[in-house]
Amino acid sequence: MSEATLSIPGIHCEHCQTSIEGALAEVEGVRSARVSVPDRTVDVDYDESLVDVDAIKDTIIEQGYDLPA
Ligand SMILES: [Cu+2]
Repeated sequence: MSEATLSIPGIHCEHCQTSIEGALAEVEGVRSARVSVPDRTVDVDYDESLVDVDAIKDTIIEQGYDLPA
């Protein structure tokens, strides 16, 4: 199991939290995703044999958020 913390500057409210956590919950291999609205971050636990960070980032981008390079 791997863990990643990603910075998502566009997070600003509980709606963002719900959409990001919900989208990541649908991704095979993602075990848990926890958004912190005050920190504008998401902590993701995932199985690296099923999914990688790039796929996790793509899922967040598909929800309409930009990620810092
Ligand atoms: Cu929001």
